[in-house]
Amino acid sequence: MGYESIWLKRAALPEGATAPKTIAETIAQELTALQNLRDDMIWAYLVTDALPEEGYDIVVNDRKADILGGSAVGVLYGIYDAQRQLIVNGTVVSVSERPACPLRMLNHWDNADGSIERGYSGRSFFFDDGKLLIDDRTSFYARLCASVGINATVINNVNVRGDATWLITDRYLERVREMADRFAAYGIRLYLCVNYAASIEIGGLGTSDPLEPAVAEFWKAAVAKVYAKVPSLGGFLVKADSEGRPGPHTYGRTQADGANMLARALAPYGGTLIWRCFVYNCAQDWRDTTIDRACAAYDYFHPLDGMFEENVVLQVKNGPLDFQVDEPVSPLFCGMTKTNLMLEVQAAQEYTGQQKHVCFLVPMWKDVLRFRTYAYSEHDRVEDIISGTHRRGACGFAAVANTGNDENWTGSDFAAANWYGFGRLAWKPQLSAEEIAAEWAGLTFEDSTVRNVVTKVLLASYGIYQSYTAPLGIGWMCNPNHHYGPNVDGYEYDRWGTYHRASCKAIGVDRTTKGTGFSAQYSEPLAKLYENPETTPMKHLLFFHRLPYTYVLPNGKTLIQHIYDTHFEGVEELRSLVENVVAVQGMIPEKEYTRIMERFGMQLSSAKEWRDRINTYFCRMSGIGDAKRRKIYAVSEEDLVYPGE
Ligand code: GCV
Repeated sequence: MGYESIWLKRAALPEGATAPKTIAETIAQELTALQNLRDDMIWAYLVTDALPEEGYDIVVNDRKADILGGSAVGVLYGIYDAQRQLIVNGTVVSVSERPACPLRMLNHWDNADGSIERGYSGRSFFFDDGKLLIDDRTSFYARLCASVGINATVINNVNVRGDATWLITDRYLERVREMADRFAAYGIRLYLCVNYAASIEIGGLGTSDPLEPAVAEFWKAAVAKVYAKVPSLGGFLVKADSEGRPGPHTYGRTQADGANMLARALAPYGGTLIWRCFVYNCAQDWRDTTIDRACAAYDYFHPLDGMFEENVVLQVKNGPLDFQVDEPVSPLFCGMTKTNLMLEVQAAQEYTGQQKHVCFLVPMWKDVLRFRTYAYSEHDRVEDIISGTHRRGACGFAAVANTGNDENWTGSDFAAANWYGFGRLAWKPQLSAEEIAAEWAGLTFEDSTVRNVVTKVLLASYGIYQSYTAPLGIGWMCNPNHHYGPNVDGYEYDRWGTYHRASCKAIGVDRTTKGTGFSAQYSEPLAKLYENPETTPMKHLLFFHRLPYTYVLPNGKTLIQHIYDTHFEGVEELRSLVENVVAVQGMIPEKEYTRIMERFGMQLSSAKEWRDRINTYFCRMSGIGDAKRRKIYAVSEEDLVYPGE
């Protein structure tokens, strides 16, 4: 088919295979790929009512393996499992698998003109110049997604503008259906982002007030048309009242009013309405210390808990701000027990090195999934909530995709591990980061030494990235707009609600009840733990507290010394990680190796820039020197003090 299919490249499709039109054709192709991997075994499959729809069992008896699925999709997932086992371990064993999250979804921020918002891997392979692209890559993409259990995708940006507003009209629906059919052959449902103001922009109405009957009628008619052409559509995803996008607040209505109006239009067709909770005031005055963006989503949505239609799912970003390197888990997971929830993470590395830096995000996502909310007497982890343990309606897990039309799909070869890892976690949150990294390395590289090195690199990468960027959960400190590279005050005097408020004595925002009150949005005992710096997890210390540079951390270091140490050590650890990869040069195909090294070069120089800017800023600001006398660009040694010396 002409494209390198990254982690499935060794599961070769039959010679001359064309894009499958039905799931039966996909199964036939993938069975051949399986047979090619192991032709001395008999592979058989069966669909059975005894299993849940997407579940499967692989039953191995000597040289025969039966793949039983609750549906054709279940069988397909079973075949991919067998392929994975063969490629990674060289053998296949019996397994019994059921997906955890009902919705396992990618959100693409692709624009109709072919650009990608926060895209770091080339241009869109769904759109170009106002047109939908449907080609072999569409099916290859679907294959990669299905191979890790992803069952839903949203192909257009949540910021729906211009041509994209027309995706739900005759102008596009024929092509949308073709796209949906391509995906359906891999068990994937297509969703679309819609423009909340479509009733104005394409409907000719003067309003998008959700309580205005003409607006509801507009959507009913639009949805009827969509489903007449694309009956398999999963539903809509909406960003409203957020970062300049229109929404019900314009009319003094609530988020529930807006979501329910759309959900009612979708309900007759079994459609789901996914509504984002990323609602905050993005025109803040930095001088006003009483407003805290972190509080916004909970303030808006918590009072509406239980007021959403059954086919509404609220999509909640993992943290209360915006995909920073490390944020506490959004308190909405504590406070929305009567509403369907979806977790949203960002595989696109907007704030985590933009796919120039290696940053395997699975360890961070695991922390979010394992987080105990204390919202239920049992099964109260985020992974329980998004698996639908407590709800009848849909729940799930979404990732902002990191793909583009680059040859290797994700710009950085290692970034593909985040796409892969997201799918695996949405299927089975209990998998460890180690297992996922080893699986991906095993699928992608042949040599066992290389596999071990790559696994090691992936697992160390997040901690290293964390250590040389903004310290202890405070976030931001990046260049405005494009968000790459350090700029400590880049967002300090801006309108986005993203402040560190460093002075010569202290740093951080007090988000306890003595400050903005954010900590009180959590259930007990969390609220109490976050109230006190001594019981706040160290990685989130500066998210919750304003502390002097001389504050002594649990590791015995002062805050300022910790900043210096982590930043110096982070760069050194990165250097040694790179050396590990250099040591296996020759065992990695040359093209991949060259690409990896180019990215490491960019990462190293950026990491040094981070180290020096952060250290210098805080050294100059605090007037406290580094106890280890490493190179910091303080203006003059005489400006500095060395406490305790
Ligand atoms: C799609 C952040 C990004 C925006 C993005 C937004 C969102 O603010 O910088 O590019 O817009 O999140 O999630 O809606």
